[in-house]
Formats: sequence, structure tokens, C-alpha cells
Amino acid sequence: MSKVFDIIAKEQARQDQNIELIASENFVSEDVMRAVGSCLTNKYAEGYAPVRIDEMGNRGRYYGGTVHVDELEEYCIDLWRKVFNTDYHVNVQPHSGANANLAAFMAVLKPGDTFLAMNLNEGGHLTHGSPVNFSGKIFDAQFYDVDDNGYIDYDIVRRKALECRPKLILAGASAYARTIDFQKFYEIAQEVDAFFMVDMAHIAGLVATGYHPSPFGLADIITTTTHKTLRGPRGGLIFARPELAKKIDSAVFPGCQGGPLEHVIAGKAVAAEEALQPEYREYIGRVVENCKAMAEKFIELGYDLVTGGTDNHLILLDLTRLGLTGKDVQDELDRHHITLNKNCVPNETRSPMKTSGVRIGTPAMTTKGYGKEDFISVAVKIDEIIKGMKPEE
Ligand code: DSN
Repeated sequence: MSKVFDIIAKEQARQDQNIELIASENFVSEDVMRAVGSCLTNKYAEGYAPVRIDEMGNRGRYYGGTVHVDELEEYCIDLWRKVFNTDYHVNVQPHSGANANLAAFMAVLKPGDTFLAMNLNEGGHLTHGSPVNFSGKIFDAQFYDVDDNGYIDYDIVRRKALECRPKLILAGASAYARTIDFQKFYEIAQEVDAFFMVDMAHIAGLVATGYHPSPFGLADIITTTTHKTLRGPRGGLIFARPELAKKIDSAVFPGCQGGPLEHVIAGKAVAAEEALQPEYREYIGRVVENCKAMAEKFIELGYDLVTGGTDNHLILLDLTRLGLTGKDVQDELDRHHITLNKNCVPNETRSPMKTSGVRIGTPAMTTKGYGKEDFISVAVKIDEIIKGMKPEE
């Protein structure tokens, strides 16, 4: 037997044993796993299903034998429209959130164009203009900071937009614990005549179930991953106003990708079927409730939380006052089988490899059946472990 299966067995044991608190991770159902591990991995299908050739201007597929994957992609598209109750155009082919963002930028921006996004250190994302990423190398990325309490300040966003006159304004974050006001972003984008894009990767499950306001109807383009709160396979999706459909589709293929991963698209379709069930809404309700319970416990234990709490599925602990680095806390918790990730905090003074914070999320352990009391016990355990640590010299 291949050595790979030994490694998989060890990883399975780790996932079974550890308390998984990485805010962007989750556990998929057996059906999602089965779809992703299916014969669809054998199929090439560059292009798009011929069904909408006239309407979309697409030229169909570049390979024969695509009749079943054509049906699959169209089915997947339909399901995601239902999940978000939208008539936006949907592209289910992006291999990841990063690819979805790359294609979205390529659809409406030219190299050198300016866009405005949240600073990575303050909760933004690598693909939102970091100088080490394509988004910061190809485009002129400008950033808005959060206010002194860690909240997005819409006056700061507006001032920055009036100053830099971006062609696109991007809302969305990977470490922001509060509700994002998409209506305010939309109004700012209108005022400066910019495209309005939302990367809802972290909160997509909350948007789908009404636990976070929806950007549909406001944003021109919406990207997401499918493996975070949406609890599907690793991958991306793009939604766009119908008039941008052709630009989005050609930016994904042939612009940024070759053959779509049909086995992953099958997993995305299964995840969408699951997200349409009433149990999924109940699950997201528990994710949010569990997160609030954990945040309250951390506050009671004397911790500093960026923004002082949470509205969603994640908490950002600021360790500055304790003199501990995010990396040391992450490593120490790892030794106790608690998995989370180091994270920059607003006004960060340490490097991204060390950081002064940790990010904690409830989606994965809620999937495993944890309730409020379990998360409170985990907060107490984390506190005991942290109390046994020495501050950085
Ligand atoms: N790196 C992911 C996260 O952890 O938020 C986003 O891509």
C-alpha cells in the first residue's frame, strides 16, 4: 500500500483527536467526501456547458464526453442560486478563493488599476492587495485601516476612496469578528463610481442563512470559498451581476484556469444541497451562539478581544498585554491538541510569522456537536495553558 495512506490515517487520527478552532476550517459530510473522491477526477472539461452558448457567448467545451459534467455544472449553478436566493450569474469553476479573486479582478481591472481593500494586518486577506501576492503586484492596492477599537470605520473608507479614486472597492475579511455594512460600502462605491466587490468567504454560511446581511443586490461581484462556513470541499465560487457574466466566465477560463475540477464541483453541489436543508440554518445559528458564549468567557477571564466581542463565527484574541506572541500560543496549544492560528491584530508590531494575536473559530467543532458549555470549557482550558506560559523576553 502507498505510504500516502499511512499519512492520511495519521491526519485522520489528528482530526479526530484535536479540538479544531481554525476559523476557516470545517468537516465535510461523507457525501461531500464521496463526491470529491469520485471518478469525476478523471474528466477534462475545459470551457463551459454549451447550454447557454448564445446568451453567454461561450464556445462550449474543448473536449468530448462532457455530457454528464455539463449536467453537473448546470445543476451546481442552480443550487448555489437557490442557496443565496439570487438571480446573479454563477461560476462554479474557481479552484480556490484566491483563484476566484484573481478572476474577479481580471474581469474588471487592468494591470496598474487601483482598488481599495482592508489592510491585511487589520483583518483583510492576502489576495486583497498584499505586496507579496498577485493582487498587490499586478494592481495598485490601497488600504483602509480599522478604527482604534478594531471596527471598520466607514468614514475612513469613504475618505480613502475619495482620495485614491479606486476602480473597485472590496469588502470582506479573514479576521473580522463584526457584521460588515455592505449598504455603506455600496454607497461609497456609487459615490466614487467604482465596482463594488465582496469576498464573503468567511461569512458565506451566515449570509446564506440570514445570520449576516446579504451583499446580493448591492455588490457587482461576490466571491467565496466553499470550505469554510459553507462546509463544502476546498474550492471557490464567483457570483456576478448578469451584465458581467461573460467577463467573469472568460476571466476564469481561459483567463486564469484550465480544466475545471469536476470532482470538486460535484462536492460543491452536494454542499449546496446540504445548505438548503433546514438543519443547516440551525447549524449556523449554533456556530454564532457558540462563538458569543466563548467570547463572553474570554472576556470574563480578562482577555482583550479585538472589537471587544463577536457577531459571527470568530474571535480575535489580542495577546499584546500578556507579552505573548501568537506563534508561541499556537505552538503551545498544539502540544495540548488544540488547533488554532496565530493572527495579526490591529496596530501589529510583530512580523506575520510571530504576530500578537490568535484567531479562534467555532464552525468546525460545532459540526462535531460541541455546544455552548463545551466551548466555554475550551476557553477555560486555553486560559489555563496560556497562564502557564512565560512572556516573550
Ligand atoms: N487562509 C484563509 C483563512 O484562514 O482565513 C483564507 O484564505
